[in-house]
Amino acid sequence: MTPTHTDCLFCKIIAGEVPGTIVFQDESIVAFRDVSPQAPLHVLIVPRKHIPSLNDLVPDDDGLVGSMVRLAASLAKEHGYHERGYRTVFNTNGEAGQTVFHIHLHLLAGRRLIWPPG
Ligand code: DGP
Repeated sequence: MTPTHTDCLFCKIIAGEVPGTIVFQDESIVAFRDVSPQAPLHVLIVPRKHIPSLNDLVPDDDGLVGSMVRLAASLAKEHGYHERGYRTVFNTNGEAGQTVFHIHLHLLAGRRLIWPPG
């Protein structure tokens, strides 16, 4: 079982200690709805392994991150947004607005998303 970091919100959601609307889970990844959705579809794709930020990735995580990205594409398709378009984002550290220090891939879809982002 993946160790839970006691002070990590996403570890608690993964462990079922904090409620979350889970849309997918397998042995390495959990995906749940963002509590403050910024688009009609806003899902967070989160590894069970506690990794604070992209700066902490190691080569052994390459397959995990690949699976997270492929899951984003799969969920976008499942919700009917794969042709309209969708955005996938990892925020890293302060200036990018990372607030939860357990890596998560945002999947946003269902409205026109501006570029560059704010
Ligand atoms: P970031 O700013 O990239 O670290 O994104 C963190 C996201 O986590 C943000 O979009 C809001 C979301 N979030 C914060 N607290 C909770 C929570 O308790 N439950 C869920 N489902 N999402 C949360």
